[in-house]
Amino acid sequence: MTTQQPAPLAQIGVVGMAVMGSNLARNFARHGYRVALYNRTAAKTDEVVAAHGDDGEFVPAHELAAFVASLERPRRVVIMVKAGGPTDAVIDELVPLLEDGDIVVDGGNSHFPDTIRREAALREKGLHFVGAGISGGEEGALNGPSIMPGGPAESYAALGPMLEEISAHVDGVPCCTHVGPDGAGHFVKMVHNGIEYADMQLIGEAYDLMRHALGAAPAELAQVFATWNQGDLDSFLIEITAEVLAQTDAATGKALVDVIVDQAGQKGTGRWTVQAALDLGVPVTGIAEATFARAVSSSVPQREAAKDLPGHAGTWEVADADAFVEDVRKALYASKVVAYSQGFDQIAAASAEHGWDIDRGAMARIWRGGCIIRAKFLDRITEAYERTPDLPLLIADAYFAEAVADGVAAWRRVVSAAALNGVPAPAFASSLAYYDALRADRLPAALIQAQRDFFGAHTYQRTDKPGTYHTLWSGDRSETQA
Ligand code: NBP
Repeated sequence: MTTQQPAPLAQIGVVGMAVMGSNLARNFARHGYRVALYNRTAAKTDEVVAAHGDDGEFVPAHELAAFVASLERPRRVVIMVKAGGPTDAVIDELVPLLEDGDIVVDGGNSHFPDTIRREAALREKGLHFVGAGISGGEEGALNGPSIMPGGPAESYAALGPMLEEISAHVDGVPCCTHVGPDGAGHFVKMVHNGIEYADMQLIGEAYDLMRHALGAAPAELAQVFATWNQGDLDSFLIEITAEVLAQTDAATGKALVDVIVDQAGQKGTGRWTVQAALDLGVPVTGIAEATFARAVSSSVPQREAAKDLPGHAGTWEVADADAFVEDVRKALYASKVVAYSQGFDQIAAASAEHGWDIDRGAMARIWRGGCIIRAKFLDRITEAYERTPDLPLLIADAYFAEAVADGVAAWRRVVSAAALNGVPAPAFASSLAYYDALRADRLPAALIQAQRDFFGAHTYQRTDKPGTYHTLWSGDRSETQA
């Protein structure tokens, strides 16, 4: 007589078998973990096992209760479903099936206030909730994403090593670390996406300026980006820009970029970043310009109505094409440093407000691989925050200050040439304006304070003595101490 052995329990489970969840589950399986699988529509679970059963050991379930029962304790459940309502629906269904100490990971693109709310609710029930930002799209989920887990530090002890193992690695270092409590992981992922918007917009402006100024074909500019990818700008986004610009449309024989409708879409993480920055009072002008630039591109009736408005007459004459390309490269690098500097300021501000204690250098380190903004220069950012952990301004770090100083004249030439020739470069221009505003001895904010005091008695402070003052604008215009 043979006794039937119970099936071994799975070490981790994934709910949601769409592109991200299935690839993440395969990634765990390829690393030797036994992975439980569940999807609302059971056929998708079966499809994953049928197509990728060779990747490792899967424990598919058609019922959530069976899925939960197939997991070893403490249970580790990664939810990879549509953010918002679907994520809440899955959590509501899952929670009654779980027990004290089990860990629920939300790996979707959830909005961080939702993560704060969910973490508090699950903590009350004795469960750990980890909002984990996961970047890198389907390719990253399968081969190694950048993972930004938040939630209780305690749960990281049980979960972190697995996440680190399946994350991307750069120089042997995993692109995953505990970010901070409750919503910290999803906040950092959100800012990552915001920076991605800025980076893409800046690259777009560099391309557009060179096209207008040099009359260069996309394929020629592909060469420029490929060359840039060998230097300071070395990054995934520059690399794919070169590939995109070299692509020919099979149907027309034209450059593919020339047959794509020029209206950029968004899923909303850029918007969230700007909204959160406004709430925190942190100027993320690069990200905001990038988000608005997408909105401008999609403002179809307005663009149609503006078609015949007067602009620049004449052609853009560039005497030295190579020098211009080098100016654009420097302007791009300086603007990019500004955009990242602003993003890290936003992380610092949120960290202080929520008590997250986020290590900004570690964030730059886990963005070096697996994610869309992976880039060589993130090493420099990590080094800057290691040198000075409470660095108030990234562009004031010696390395970046020198890099920006080296490019500032080029930056001014490019921004002014863009304006003179009627080519929009909002992210280049606003990054330079931000840099100049920070450097300024005096800002017109003094005048704004006076105006506010004039119409609203909002008071002001003086440069020469302490206290708060108000001028009796509608009276004898004498000054009173408030
Ligand atoms: P989707 O965002 O397209 O979501 C589809 C999944 O959600 C399916 O498994 C679907 O089940 C499930 N689902 C929905 Br919709 N409503 C549900 C409900 N009420 N109850 C249970 N399950 C429900 O999948 P994705 O593109 O793989 O992305 C997953 C998460 O990862 C998202 O939060 C996304 O923002 C994030 N993310 C995506 C990427 C990317 O490149 N795609 C990158 C980084 C992060 P069904 O099969 O039964 O309909």
